[in-house]
Amino acid sequence: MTRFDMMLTNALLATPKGNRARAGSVQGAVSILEDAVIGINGDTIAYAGPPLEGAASDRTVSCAGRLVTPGLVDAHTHLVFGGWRQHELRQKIAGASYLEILQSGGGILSTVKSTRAISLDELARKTAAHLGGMFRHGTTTAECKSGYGLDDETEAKQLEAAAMNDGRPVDVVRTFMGAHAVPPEYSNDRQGYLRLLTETILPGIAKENLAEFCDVFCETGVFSVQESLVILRKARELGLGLKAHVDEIDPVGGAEMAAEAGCVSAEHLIAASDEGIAALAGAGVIAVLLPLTSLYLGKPFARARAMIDAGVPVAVATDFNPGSCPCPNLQLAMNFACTGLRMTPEEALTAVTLNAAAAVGRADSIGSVEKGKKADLVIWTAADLESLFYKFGMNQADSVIKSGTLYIVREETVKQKWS
Ligand code: IZC
Ligand code: ZN
Repeated sequence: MTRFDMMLTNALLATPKGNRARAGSVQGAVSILEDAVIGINGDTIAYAGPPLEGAASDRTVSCAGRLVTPGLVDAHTHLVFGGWRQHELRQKIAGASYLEILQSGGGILSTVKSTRAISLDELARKTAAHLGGMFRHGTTTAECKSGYGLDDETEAKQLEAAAMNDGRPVDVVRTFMGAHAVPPEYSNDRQGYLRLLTETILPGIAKENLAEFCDVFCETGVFSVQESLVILRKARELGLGLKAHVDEIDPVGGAEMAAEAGCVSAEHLIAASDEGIAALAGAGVIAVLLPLTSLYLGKPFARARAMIDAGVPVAVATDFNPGSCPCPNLQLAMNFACTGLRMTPEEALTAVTLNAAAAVGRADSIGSVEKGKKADLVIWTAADLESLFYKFGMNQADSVIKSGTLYIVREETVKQKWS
């Protein structure tokens, strides 16, 4: 007789397998098992497979044939911020572009002002609320970038606010992104800001262990390819993993830069060239694609099919941030991974689980439902994989198991207030 702390029965289990990002023809090699059993001990998956003779648990959940997948991993967010940018909506409607709003002192710089202005505790509370929304939609691990401080103190405050929320219950992976914009006090001295970044802020972040990764916004009018390389090389020397926002708006050779720098992931890639895609494939860089940002900015979708054909492992994330994607719902990005990026449901599932886990350096512990991995799972209301990717605009998460604890997240009650 095998006893588990918790056991799921009669699940339609859909999961990629392994401890590495999957690329090309195996991006969509997802295992689908009907009538599956998942046994959990503590915070770890002890068994995942066909019904097991003599298995029992005091906490047994019958999934009634519904879909179960790994917990979702959102590999690209800017979720720690002081304020939204709803005041820019009318500028956008009138036709102002993302970079025009930034160049006029708004956009990222507007969020820098609101983030500098609030206390660590208030920032941590706002972050908790965002993570709660993500969790109710099935996200169990979220990457989180700084970059709304652009000074020593506020960058650290953002990363500390993220750390205060780590594991409650979403796991948070921290990325330092001081190279997100040049702050107003350095608008006439970008060399001065680059020196401050590489000589003071970045070494401080590394010394205090405030981040695992360093990211740069390599874009027209933001940081050039050369500047990005200098910052990323310094980060590598200090022991950080590397990421880069590249070719989001203009094809500036950012994908090639990310490959040359040795980035784990290159993110956005809407305007990436054929040469850039080949460089990513050659260097084994994971492409983190953000279809909701394409939608919200009215831009084309990244060329996911060309990337998969070239052998680039593709992940999909929200880009949740207060400006270009004020939406924390990864399910919506999964819908547009299919209809916008033209990925199959199986490729898209790998993109938000195992490949996303690899993009945040966690593929050995999360991203698939397999013995020995962390017990992070979602039980969906959907009875098949296609429904999960086909229906949009409604929350299809029924329950989320995070580190072995079951949370019911479905919205099932409407109460009349003044009855
Ligand atoms: O706040 O605009 N692209 N950075 C680069 C972002 C989007 C976040 C923002
Ligand atoms: Zn971003």
